Amino acid sequence: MSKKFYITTPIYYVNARPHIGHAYTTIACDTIARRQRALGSDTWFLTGTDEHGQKIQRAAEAAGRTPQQLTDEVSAEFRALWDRMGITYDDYIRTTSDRHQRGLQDLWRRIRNNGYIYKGSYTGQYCVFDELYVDAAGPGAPCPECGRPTETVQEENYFFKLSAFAEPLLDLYTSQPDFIRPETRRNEVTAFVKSGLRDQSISRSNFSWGVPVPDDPRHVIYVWFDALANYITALGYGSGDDSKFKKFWPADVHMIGKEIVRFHCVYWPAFLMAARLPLPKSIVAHGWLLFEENKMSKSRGNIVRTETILDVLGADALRYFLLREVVFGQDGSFSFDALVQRYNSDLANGLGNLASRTLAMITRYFKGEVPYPSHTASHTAEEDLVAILAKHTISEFGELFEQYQFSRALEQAWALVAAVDKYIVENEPWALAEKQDEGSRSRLATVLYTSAEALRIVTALAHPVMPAATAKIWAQLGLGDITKFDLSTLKWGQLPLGTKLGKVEPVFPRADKSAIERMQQMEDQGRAPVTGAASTTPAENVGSRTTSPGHTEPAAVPAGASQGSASLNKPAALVSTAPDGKITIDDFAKVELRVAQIKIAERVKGADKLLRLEVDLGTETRQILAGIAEAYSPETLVGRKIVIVANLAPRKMRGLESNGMLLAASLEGGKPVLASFLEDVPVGARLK
Ligand code: ME8
Repeated sequence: MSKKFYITTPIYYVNARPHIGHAYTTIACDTIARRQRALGSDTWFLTGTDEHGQKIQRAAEAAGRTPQQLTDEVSAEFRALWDRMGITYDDYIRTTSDRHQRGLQDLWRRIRNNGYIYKGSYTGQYCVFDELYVDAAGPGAPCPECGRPTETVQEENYFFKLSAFAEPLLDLYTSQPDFIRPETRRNEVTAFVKSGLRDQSISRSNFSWGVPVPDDPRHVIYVWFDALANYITALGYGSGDDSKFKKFWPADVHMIGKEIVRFHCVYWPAFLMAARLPLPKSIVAHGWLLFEENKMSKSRGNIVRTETILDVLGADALRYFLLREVVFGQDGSFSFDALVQRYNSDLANGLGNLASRTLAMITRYFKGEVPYPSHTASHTAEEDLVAILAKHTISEFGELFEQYQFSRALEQAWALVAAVDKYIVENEPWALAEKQDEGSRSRLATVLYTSAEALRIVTALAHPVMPAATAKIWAQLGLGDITKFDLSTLKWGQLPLGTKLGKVEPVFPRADKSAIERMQQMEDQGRAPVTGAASTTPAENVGSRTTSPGHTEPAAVPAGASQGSASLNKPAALVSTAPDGKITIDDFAKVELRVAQIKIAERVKGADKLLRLEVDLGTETRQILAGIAEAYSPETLVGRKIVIVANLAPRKMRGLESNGMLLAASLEGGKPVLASFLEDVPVGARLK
């Protein structure tokens, strides 16, 4: 019996239209699902949309629609995008569907009947943007996750006895080290659970857009309880027909972005333990896609729409780029330049060129039939080396893929492409073809067979990553439908001799500079203020309207120092402006400015302007990168108190993570001057 394999994406909120951050997770899952199917696993791939909660209700109000209208519209948009991209999801779950609501209520009852739900009252802070209870903060305090102001909630709620699960969760993380991947995330979650778990409110009563609590419809179920349940309700859990649930649960992989690790690695297994249901086998968290060094997100207004790339370069180019360029698990930058460069070097010049030159030569010199290689005189050690490398690539690629190391797996496969290219250049088949003697003819057959066989192997391996292009190359190789190929049997030497090639056509036409301009233009047009369903919620309406699309980032001194104005720079990405250019006090409150003391300062290798600082915030030490090296030598900074923006999302520069931004006056044509105090101020003090 074939192995079963169940993989899920997060279900995406419908308050924002899809962008390439969502596509990234979905592409990674689709690639894994395709590979599993090709290896013969009985695979189930689930995606869908998260449609309840206060955030969606507010987004609908802001867009002048009912929540149902908004969710229908945006959910359909996500689905249409996945269809256009050829994402092979087996099911698409919506949390507003009847099947989900039935299953969810069943899960609630089950946990309640097991004694883990009780009624209490919650008074505290709530972040609508993250749909997160923030227990430890006072009124008006910013959300520790996103920095937006939290709202005070005073409600009678149902509580989940999360506190009962600290020990079982810690046991789980120890006994199943692969439960949370990568390891850094496991360590974070373990530390969080060790710091103590409080019971969790799992219902809301001051708005109605949600699934009613069983037997108490004045309450709706907390949106994260609701959302997480999708992974089982989609399989028919709690419905009349739970055959899929029996077959596919537990999930093999829940793939998520790193910001929702806690919900998946703490709450979800605790809910399942309370329901006495099996736990998923692993939660795999990837990093963020950054654009201009910030997390790509609608609230920052720095998203890149997938459609733009599909229109200009196609889905395969995007899939390859994301999986090859971003080290899975870490943050990775997206830029059109890098996309086009990768496309040209690896696809147009790499695989595409190998395919077209090999197939064109077979067409020309052997009438389009795969030639017979010689095992005698014309066979040299060079062919053996290509074969050995190919065998090694097959096994390495598989192992790296199993560990979600897509970029390294692809790097291996492209090392084979490069080796074969070199082999072709060194053996000059075009020169052999000019000679009429039998030895040259036989050598020519060997060289082209070897090249075609290596091409077949790379094509088979790359198929889950680039389904459309590899299907074409496969057909051009005369091998028919690639989806019928059993990847588990892949080995060197299977290319049937005498195979008649299909019609040979270029698969990856070279992209010129205009491709970048076109994509940028399309994005600039697309990023104009959005109307309708994608309008921002009040909580989200920050920084999404920019005069210069794609340049919403603060002009303060993160990396590049002086940007022009002589004012103390404000992080523009965090504030919304009224028509007269003013911001409200609430907007200002979103920016967490704090006093920090520099503990370590040093230059960053290869970056003239950049210093790496470690600063003490009283409660923690942070690493910040600042473009002030031309104005301050590192030794003069140690011990100095400065002002930092403490709630800026981390960003990477020169491979280092910068966790915050320091404030400086940046003078036209001059050097930045650090903000500082005349009086002594304690480290950690907030500036308001
Ligand atoms: O969190 N880089 O939904 P969401 C990488 N509904 N991945 C990104 C990304 C970026 N810049 N932006 C988004 C939710 N993603 C909840 C989930 S699951 C039971 C409920 C991807 O619409 C990434 O997978 O905010 C991230 O975790 C997810 O989209 C968040 O989508």
